Amino acid sequence: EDPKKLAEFQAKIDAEIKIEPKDWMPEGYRQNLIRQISQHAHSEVIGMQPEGNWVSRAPSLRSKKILMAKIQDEGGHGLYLYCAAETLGVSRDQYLQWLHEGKAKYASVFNYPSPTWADMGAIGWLVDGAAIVNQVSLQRTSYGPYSRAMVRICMEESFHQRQGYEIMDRMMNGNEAQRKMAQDSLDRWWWPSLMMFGPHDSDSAHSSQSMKWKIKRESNDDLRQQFIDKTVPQAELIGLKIPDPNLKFNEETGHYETSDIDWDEFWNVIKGNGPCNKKRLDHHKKAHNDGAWVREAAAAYGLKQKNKLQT
Ligand code: FAQ
Repeated sequence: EDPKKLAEFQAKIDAEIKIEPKDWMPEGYRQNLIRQISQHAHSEVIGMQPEGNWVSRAPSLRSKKILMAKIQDEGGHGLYLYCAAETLGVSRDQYLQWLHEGKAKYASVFNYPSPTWADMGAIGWLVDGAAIVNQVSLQRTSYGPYSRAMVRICMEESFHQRQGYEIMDRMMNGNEAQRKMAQDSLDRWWWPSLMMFGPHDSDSAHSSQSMKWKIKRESNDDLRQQFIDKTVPQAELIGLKIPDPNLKFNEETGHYETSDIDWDEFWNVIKGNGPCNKKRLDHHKKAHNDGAWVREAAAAYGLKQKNKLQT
């Protein structure tokens, strides 16, 4: 690539000028964004499944309405993000094909099961809570369409986080069985939530280039630490215990210290061997195939309208 163009591009990034779809960009920048934004979109959409498991069994009409609204929001986030990803010159069909072929990833956390109602609390509180920390940082990403999508998505995620925490709070104020259910759910979702931030910075293949191009604004470990520092006091406030015997607050640094993450588990889930990887992907493929007639009908209708305008 032309060194002059590359230097001009980096100068724009350094000056905090957003890169827009029609601007010149290095091929590596485009490819990195294609990867990250499409994976982010897939995460939002696949992320609807663990919660979808509870729509028909929500314990009250109020909780059912809230859960349905939340899941619908996640679908909407997926759509904004696919639109942002399409501005990079790849079609949505192609993105979905890469997902179905296993070439594109989605967040590892969605490959865990959600066997109890308390999991709806833990997912909102922890998974959306982790997603917000990451996405607040991505509001300042250098690619305009991605950055703007993040602004809107963050507003909705903060509602999601609070509704999850409310479920946990209610259960902790309930009977012994409910408190146990809430604690069990935290025990199962705590570590997968910490894994959402990705590998340690030293093992993160994309970080250094992504930080230089300001696609990422903060490192995996820094964001993970922010999430831990924010979440531990929330757990303590409602009487939940973080499942980590080595968790302690370091007065000098002002941060919590934790045990190390089980990275074998992380890489295993990413490689497709988590408890629900196959189930999640099979479900997505089936829903996509079942919806083929809707896409065909919409395309036929669109063509008819276009022909009408031309005559
Ligand atoms: N899961 O070099 P790095 C949500 C992969 S939305 C799976 O550090 P990078 C809303 C990574 O892709 C949550 N794969 O990568 C919701 C790469 O593989 P590749 C989704 C992971 O990109 C809530 C390899 O490992 N949020 O929750 C994960 O610089 C509730 C090396 O890693 C986003 O997607 C992982 N956790 O940093 C919905 C945020 N971590 O691509 C429903 C946007 C790493 O070379 C219910 N993404 N990998 O094959 C990001 O910020 C970044 O992509 C990171 C990873 C931070 C996830």
